[in-house]
Amino acid sequence: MKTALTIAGSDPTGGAGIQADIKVFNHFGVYGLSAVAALTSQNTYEVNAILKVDGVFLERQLNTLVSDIRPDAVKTGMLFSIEAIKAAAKIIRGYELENLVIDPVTISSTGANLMEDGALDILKEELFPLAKVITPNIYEAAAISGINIESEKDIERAAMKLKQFGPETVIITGGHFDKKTLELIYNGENVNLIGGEKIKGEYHGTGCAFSAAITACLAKGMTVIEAVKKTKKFMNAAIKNAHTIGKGMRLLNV
Ligand code: PXL
Repeated sequence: MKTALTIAGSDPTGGAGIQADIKVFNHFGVYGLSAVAALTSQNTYEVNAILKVDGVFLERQLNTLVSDIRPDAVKTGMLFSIEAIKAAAKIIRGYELENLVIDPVTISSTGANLMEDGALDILKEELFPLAKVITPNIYEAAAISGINIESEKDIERAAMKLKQFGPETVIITGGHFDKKTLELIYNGENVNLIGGEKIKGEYHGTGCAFSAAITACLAKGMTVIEAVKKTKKFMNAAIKNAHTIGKGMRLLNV
């Protein structure tokens, strides 16, 4: 059986983070492995506390796991701290892990800061060069590239800037101009645009589910373009059939 590892934060709602990633891996028939990099206290409308996991302990979790089971693909989500980013990078480099997907989680859908000061630069330096794919949304892409995104052309310019930090492929998600969704994929040679229908509403964990689905597809041996097409279909259904369980954002039906 193919395996995928998520190194990310815990979300008690199960809508994002580690819990969501494992559900998505399972949906694709890929065995989910996980190492917790941070804990959050949250519900469907707020994140009110974050506890970081000690970097040495994260490295220990990863070493123990990966020395036994070598994952076919790896994703990083909310790492939160500089020490967690460094621990993840050390293991990924040390074991030469392939099919790395980085979701550069910076803020939550409810507006909370999910990264400590200075961590974004370390993420760019340590992890981006190891990545097969990075999956920022347009807000993260703007924050990381320093390019103000107001049009499709801006998304393309941001992707080109992000490519310079070393990932093999940049996928910028969640462009929504003219009531359509848009994913832009740039691999250094070609720009691919994949459009889709935009579904109204506020949904928690869409970035996590998107990057986890890409990771699962890469674990199964798909190309990035195939992975994005499969992932878009999956996301459409998960959003259309979302659960209204809490008082805040809706939770994806994964
Ligand atoms: O959606 C970003 C995200 C990622 N990881 C964790 C989160 C969130 C958003 O709340 O809680 C653990």
